[in-house]
Amino acid sequence: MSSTLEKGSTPATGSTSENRPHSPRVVVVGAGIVGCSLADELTARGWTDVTVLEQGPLATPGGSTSHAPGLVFQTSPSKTLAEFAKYTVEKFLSLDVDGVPCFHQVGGLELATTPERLAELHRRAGYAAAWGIGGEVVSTARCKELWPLLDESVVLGGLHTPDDGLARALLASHAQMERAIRRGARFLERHTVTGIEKEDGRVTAVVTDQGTFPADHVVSAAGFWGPVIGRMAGIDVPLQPLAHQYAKTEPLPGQGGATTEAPKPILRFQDRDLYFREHTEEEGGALRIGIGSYAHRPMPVDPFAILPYDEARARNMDMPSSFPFTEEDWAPSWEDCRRLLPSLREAEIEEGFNGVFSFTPDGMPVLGESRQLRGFWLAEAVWVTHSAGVARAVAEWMVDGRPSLDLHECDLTRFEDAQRSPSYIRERGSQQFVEVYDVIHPLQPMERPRPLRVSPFYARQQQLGAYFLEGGGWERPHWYEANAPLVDTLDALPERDAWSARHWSPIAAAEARATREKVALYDMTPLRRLEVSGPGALDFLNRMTTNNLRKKPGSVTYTLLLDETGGVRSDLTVARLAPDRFQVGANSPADLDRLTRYAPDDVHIRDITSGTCCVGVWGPLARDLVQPLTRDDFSHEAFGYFRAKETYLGHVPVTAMRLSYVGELGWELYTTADLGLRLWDTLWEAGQGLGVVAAGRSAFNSLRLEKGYRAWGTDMTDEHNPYEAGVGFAVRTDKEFVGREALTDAPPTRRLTPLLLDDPAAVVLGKEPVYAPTLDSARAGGAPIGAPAGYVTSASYGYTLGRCIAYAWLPAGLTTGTGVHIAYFGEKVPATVAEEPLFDPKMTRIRR
Ligand code: FAD
Ligand code: THG
Repeated sequence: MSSTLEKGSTPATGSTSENRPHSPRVVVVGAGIVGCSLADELTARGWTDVTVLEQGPLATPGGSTSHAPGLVFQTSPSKTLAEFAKYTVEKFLSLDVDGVPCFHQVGGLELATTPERLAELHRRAGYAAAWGIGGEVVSTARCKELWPLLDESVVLGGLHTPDDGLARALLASHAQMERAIRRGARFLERHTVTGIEKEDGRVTAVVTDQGTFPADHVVSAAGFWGPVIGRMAGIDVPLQPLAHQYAKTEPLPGQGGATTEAPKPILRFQDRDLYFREHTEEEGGALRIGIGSYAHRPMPVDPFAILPYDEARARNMDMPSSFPFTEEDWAPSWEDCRRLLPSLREAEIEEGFNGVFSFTPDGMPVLGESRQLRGFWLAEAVWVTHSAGVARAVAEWMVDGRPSLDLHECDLTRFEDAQRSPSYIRERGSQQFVEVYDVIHPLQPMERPRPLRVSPFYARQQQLGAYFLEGGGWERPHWYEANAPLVDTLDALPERDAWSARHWSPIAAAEARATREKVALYDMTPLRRLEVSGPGALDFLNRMTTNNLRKKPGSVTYTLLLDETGGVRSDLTVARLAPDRFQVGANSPADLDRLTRYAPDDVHIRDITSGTCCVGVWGPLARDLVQPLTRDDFSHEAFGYFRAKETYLGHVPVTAMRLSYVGELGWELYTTADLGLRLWDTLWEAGQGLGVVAAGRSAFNSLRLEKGYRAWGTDMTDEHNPYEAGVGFAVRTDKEFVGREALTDAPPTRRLTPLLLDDPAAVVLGKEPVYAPTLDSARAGGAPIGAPAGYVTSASYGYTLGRCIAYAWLPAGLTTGTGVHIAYFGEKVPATVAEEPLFDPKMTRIRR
């Protein structure tokens, strides 16, 4: 399958090369590090008809790459970014231009000057270990050894990552460009792109001041000019360019020359939003320190107002993307620099500039093919650090139809309509700049713009004292202060450490208990809903997903959307509400994208999320609450598990679906947004005698982990097949579906594995490395040793179980009862492989 597939042609089920046009014409806009790397990766895969158009001179094109100091720190909370960075390092290490290497593996050092930062470095060391990057937290003395210029009295410790280093970004661009040219690519300098031509929803050509270039695929690798190219194509490109200060000192007296020690690691001083590297001249060996700062006010730049190359030069600018240095913004940082590196007190800044690069609302790149314009791709908001990894992924996506890495965090479709306004992008992009080095809790939302999207129950949630966090623009209650009195009825909960106590409350435990013992209302409005209708709807959905949907109206089916290699793209619930009308419960916006991409003309797909709402009514008393409100029979016999019914509750028309992500009796109740408040009030009133509570995401996440229900995007992605992810029960190999031929009988080598922490007081939060015994030593009862065996996906305290639950990707052979360790802030927390489901294995609570 190639992405050039037309609407209505379902993706291939197996081998994917048959529809691929031979070496289509690709035009890449921009010869920065991303454009050059992409040309290399495309031509390496046999797509040799590649033209790269660059407005500046190829030697120094004038974008962000031309002045990037090239620090490559690989560690990130995002596994995907870490994978991108690892590949970039590996690739750059193999590149040189006339013997000059493109990468100096000098190592990386992040400093802590506060206890909070030191704890954060332990957490980051955990990410590094989880994603296979070498690194360890080291003492102040070791920091001083690595960076003798440091004033050790301000340093508490550091994270040393020996495989990090310095990329020569321009050189690496040139090396990749030359390789691509040898394989047939063209690079044309001084060609300014002025328009994108299209026909019938596909790109056809790129227009420049030097002529028009026909194209089957166009990739915008224009860096922070992305929004300008996007506008030519009629596409919003959600990035905000911001200027960022970089300065170099004069040569340091008494440093450098013959006395230069081994090159020092790249250095971060995140507590003051600063980073440092050495600049050593080839000859003479004078040593300057380069310093970058994120400490200053955000300086957003309008990409439409950036000067063309020659005009910028004519105005004495070094290049279009480098603005004059603003001394007043630098002054406070310079004090911080001199405090950390006292020898700078005798030096001055020799040169500096305010360089521009891209920031997105969530800090992640923007990649993929536009939904509105086929053949138009974005490879935008990419750091040098991630450039080769991104280029490889985009090339795979274009050539093979899919990348080999999970890219959902980078997919351009991830932004909802409400997250694409220029003001949202500017505000969030600027905030990303401010927060770039902040210690951010995984649950911590941005403060503005909020509230953006609210459910119809918002007013009631506020009255109940909801503690809101944000997701996808939605305000989501995590618990309700109104339930605080219930905490007194619980046994005392274990004390939490400061980090896991953030965005958490013991009230969640009380809400979980109320759900298991009585009944609770959950706002499920943000759950994505699609209506799929039309004569071809059944055949289409049945071919796109793994389970059998050929059931009577009124059925609900849990089913999987796979890619052609058998990877889990999503897990869905499909309710057949009428012969030709289905309601699909989905996950990411990419689900809508994938379905609409392949839907034939007689299938109509509509995202109905915003116009509707949903309450989950769950708990042993759910039937007592709902039955009196309707004339329909809600008994187990008349309204079975995984069945749907359209009915009325009081005055409110609802679609009721009998399923529960929290593993209790009950229904998801859907209605239109206008009736949402009335629905909530009706249920609330009916539940008063039953002890009904409103319950939030915190309890929800705990209950779903007790039940072992996977969260797509966290526990499983398209990097995993259904069997290793533990959702093979939803696959019917006796029917045709996308991805079927790729599924084999071979036993999985890894498995999403449930763990229970041994100490009832211990907690972990997710993304921690897991250390397991080797299989041999497990059999011999040996102790866990060596490198991590895997990493935690989701974790939550299981309030019913009285233990913290962690799901982890681990080797398949670990049997129930095997002891493992999870590293949490540098401490090794013992846990044990458990048998799932951890709660109610006989389903007695749901099926009754
Ligand atoms: P660019 O290098 O900007 O390339 C885009 C190209 O598109 C440009 O050459 C431009 O001329 C061309 N173009 C645009 N519009 C048109 C048009 N209409 N027609 C033809 N051509 C066009 N990243 C790191 O990983 N580590 C760091 O230490 C680091 N430090 C940085 C320090 C500073 C001061 C700055 C500014 C950035 C830094 N970055 C760093 C970020 C990094 O430089 C960028 O993210 C990266 O270089 C972007 O590469 P790119 O290829 O996407 O964009
Ligand atoms: N509700 C609805 N749609 C959804 C979700 C939801 N779609 C996306 C996501 N959540 C899908 N995830 C799940 C996970 C598990 C179950 C339902 C949706 C579930 N599983 C049962 C089990 O595994 O035992 C039943 C499976 C079966 O009988 O086939 O209930 O929350 N509407």
